[in-house]
Amino acid sequence: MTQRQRKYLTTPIYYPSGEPHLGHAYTTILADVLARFYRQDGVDVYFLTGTDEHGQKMQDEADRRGIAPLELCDLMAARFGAAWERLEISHDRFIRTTEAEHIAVVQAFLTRLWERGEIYEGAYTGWYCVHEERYWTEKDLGPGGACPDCGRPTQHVEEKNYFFRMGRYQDALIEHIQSNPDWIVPDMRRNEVLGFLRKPLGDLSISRPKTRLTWGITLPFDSDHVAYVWVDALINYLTASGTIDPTAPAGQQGFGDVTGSWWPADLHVMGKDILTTHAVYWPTLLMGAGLPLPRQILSHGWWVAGETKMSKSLGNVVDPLALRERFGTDAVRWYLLREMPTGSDASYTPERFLARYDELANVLGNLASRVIAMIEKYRQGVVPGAPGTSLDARIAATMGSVRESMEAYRVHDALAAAMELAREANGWVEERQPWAQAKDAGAAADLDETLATLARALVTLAALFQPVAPAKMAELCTRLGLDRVPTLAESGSLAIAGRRVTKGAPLFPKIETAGVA
Ligand code: ME8
Repeated sequence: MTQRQRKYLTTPIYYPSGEPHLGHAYTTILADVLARFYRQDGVDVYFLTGTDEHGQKMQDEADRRGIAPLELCDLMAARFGAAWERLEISHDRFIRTTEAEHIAVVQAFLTRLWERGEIYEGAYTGWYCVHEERYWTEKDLGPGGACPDCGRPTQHVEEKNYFFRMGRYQDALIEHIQSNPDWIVPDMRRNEVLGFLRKPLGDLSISRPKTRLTWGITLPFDSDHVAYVWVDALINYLTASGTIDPTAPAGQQGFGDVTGSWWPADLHVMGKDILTTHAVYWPTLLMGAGLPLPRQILSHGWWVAGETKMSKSLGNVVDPLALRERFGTDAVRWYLLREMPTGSDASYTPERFLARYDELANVLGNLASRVIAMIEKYRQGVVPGAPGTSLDARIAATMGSVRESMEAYRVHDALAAAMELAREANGWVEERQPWAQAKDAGAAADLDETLATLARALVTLAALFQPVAPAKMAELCTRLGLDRVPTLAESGSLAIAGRRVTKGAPLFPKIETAGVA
């Protein structure tokens, strides 16, 4: 028997210093749609998300609220967990960096680097941006000493630090990127990283003295320092993979052999803001520890409001849960993934949201309602059996193009192709005029053909839309007399003839459009 294909995919672990917003929801839904698509294809998926709970930012937010950092983390990790539940995120593991297991893995990882001579002690003089939790050198800074990423003021720091010899892996990393053209997707992001690597790559500060920050993981070789939050955070992907057993004796902790664990990750998904940390810090840290690199990195663009990135601190965020209250989970998922070309920026506007919602209601929802209603009316609710038609060829072609787009992570194209099939099916209804066929006693076989083809189209559409609209597609399949949503492979050959359909309320009801913000 061939082994089932396995895929390990991850989202960033978010800072739970504020509520999850549309940007966080987008990344998580994107990864979820991929996870559901793979599972539907019979792949054994391990899907990870979580929260990044240490660092100055969390400490400052806890201080501002007058609570202990862990109290803030507990509160907010639960908020993220609840949001993901409402948005039907199907993660297999929600990791928190304050978990004992993760702390032990970070310490084992740093011990490993220390013992291999990858870490040295030095003095750090430079600038720190608390918001981005990033160190910057003088030449990186923007006008007035601002953070080059977010434009906020930076703090001057002068302290003893430990450094990871990142610079020594510069050539190896460039070589890896060049010989694996698909390692960073899309291409423009890959070129950005290669551009960044044209400058000499310095070493990476991996610690902060406890005199400055205590809210972190204590270094195993110097208890007066905590790990830099980015090093701590990136290692979460390894912790959750089950590769490292920090309780085993040195030499047997799993740094040599990853078989039997989920490492290496197949895909890290994240926004372009944190591409460097994932495509430069993380792989070089792994090289330092002697571990294989993740197989692929997918870096998407930003949701913007007007010209600026949507972010909590700018106060321009859209609450995905408020949208969900109004339009339902599947509509939010559909909008986010259909609207943003994977890789580019997209702007949230209520008008676009409504236009996308209308597609669901007027094209897909409408097709489902009318086909089911006609089967009830003309064939007593039982799907007739009949040979294929011209629409069947379109169904098969769409399945192929959706698969191709999904494999290239062009999720928006995959969804556009699926919706196009629904649109064509609606057009085909007009062409075939089943209501006229029903009136013509000699056209019974033609009517069977029309209704059977349309039922097959609906089954395929349910399979194609299932990753993005899992609840509504489950509902559609129930109405088509199926006990579950078929897989993509099954959907093409599923025997739908003889199933009993049931009418129901519209899958995507018409919405009062006034006051959508
Ligand atoms: O950076 N548009 O966490 P974070 C699209 N803890 N995506 C957005 C977005 C927007 N406007 N705003 C946020 C961190 N995101 C670290 C990660 S991983 C080891 C540590 C999404 O809470 C996007 O995925 O700031 C972005 O990369 C991520 O949230 C940043 O989340």
